[in-house]
Amino acid sequence: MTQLPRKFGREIAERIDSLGAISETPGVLTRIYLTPEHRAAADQLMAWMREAGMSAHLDTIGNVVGRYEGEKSGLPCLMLGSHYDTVRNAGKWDGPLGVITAISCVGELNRQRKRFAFAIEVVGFADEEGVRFNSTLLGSRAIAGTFDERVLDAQDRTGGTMRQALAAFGLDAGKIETAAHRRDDVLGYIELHIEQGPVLESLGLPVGLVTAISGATRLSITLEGMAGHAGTVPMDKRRDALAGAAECILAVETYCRSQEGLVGTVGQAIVAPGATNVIPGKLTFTLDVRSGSDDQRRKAVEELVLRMEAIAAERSLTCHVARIHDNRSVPCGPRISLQIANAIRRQGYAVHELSSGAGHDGMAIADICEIGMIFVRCRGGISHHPDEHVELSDVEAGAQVLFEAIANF
Ligand code: HGY
Ligand code: MN
Ligand code: MN
Repeated sequence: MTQLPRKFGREIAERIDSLGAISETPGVLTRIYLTPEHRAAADQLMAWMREAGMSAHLDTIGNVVGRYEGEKSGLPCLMLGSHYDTVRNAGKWDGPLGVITAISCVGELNRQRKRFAFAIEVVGFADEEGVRFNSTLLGSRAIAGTFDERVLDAQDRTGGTMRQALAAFGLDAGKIETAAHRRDDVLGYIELHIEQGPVLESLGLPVGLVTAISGATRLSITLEGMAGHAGTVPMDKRRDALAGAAECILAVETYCRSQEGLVGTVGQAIVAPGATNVIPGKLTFTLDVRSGSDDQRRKAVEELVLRMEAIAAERSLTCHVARIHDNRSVPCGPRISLQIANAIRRQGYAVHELSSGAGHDGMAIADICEIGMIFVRCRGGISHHPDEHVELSDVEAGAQVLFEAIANF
């Protein structure tokens, strides 16, 4: 029987702070896949994993994998974890809270010299946000054996490919498949993550049980017209790619506002040539469409592409649409969810079930085992923003629930 663990919320919060300081820009948290700061964060996580009694290594796509053996070595594992990459100008809790809390739970088991009839693996997934190559879940897909090799030729903002970035990081793109885990190796997956929404705070609850993760489609749309002199081309003679994109973006907003449960976001736009006195000749922008219903999302993507193509034709612009990511909605499994619910109850909290509008690595890991997720309340539901914050008491609550779920897995 595992003893009740000591309080380890403060250890977790302090580690969140130190990992949150590892960034491409001091004072702003941006930690993009396969960068020097990504490597520094991986090294720090592996050091904490080893301190917690785990073996730790960087796998062939850049995931950090810690392993705590069971009663004998080589047993199938309960996998825990989350991602350690971030968006630009990020909060420090989105991703690392799940990795660091899992490491502290294993450290407590190690302190109690507790071993189970299963191993425990803690994974820091390398690229869940997909900021650099605009394709998400790269690390977790490699572990699930579903990595799409076409992404190796995807280019970042500098024009460098993922293949080149892996080589510069000291990894071999040809060996990514060795990161894959077999179904028999993984008994289940539990991810602890901040809610990134306002529901738990509105209910006064520190933790919640996730029922499903919404599916998402990401498109890259390129509009091409004709660059020209801002001072001499009459308005009725222009083929302005940025004005066309503006009309498309408003069409996205209008359509998604009209559909309950549907969200559409244009987060990135690159204008060319990008000078004050030049009519924009070309523009590439991203579109992220999500819904808990796959049918609603697929219908929305179809409809929005038709509307954008019509706007482009009306303005004599060419319109090229590329689908860069597509993930179905993923339900959390009944067995693991019941174990998490029991752990929440044993910790004295009401069990509130909610779905996740945000994507998570569990979407990929669900291809090899049953998944469960624990949400932790975050202040104001703010995320993907430097004001993202979790109160110490909620860090503690999440850790105790995760520990309870592991000890009774
Ligand atoms: O975009 C998402 O939902 C996640 O934060 N990557
Ligand atoms: Mn995120
Ligand atoms: Mn996240």
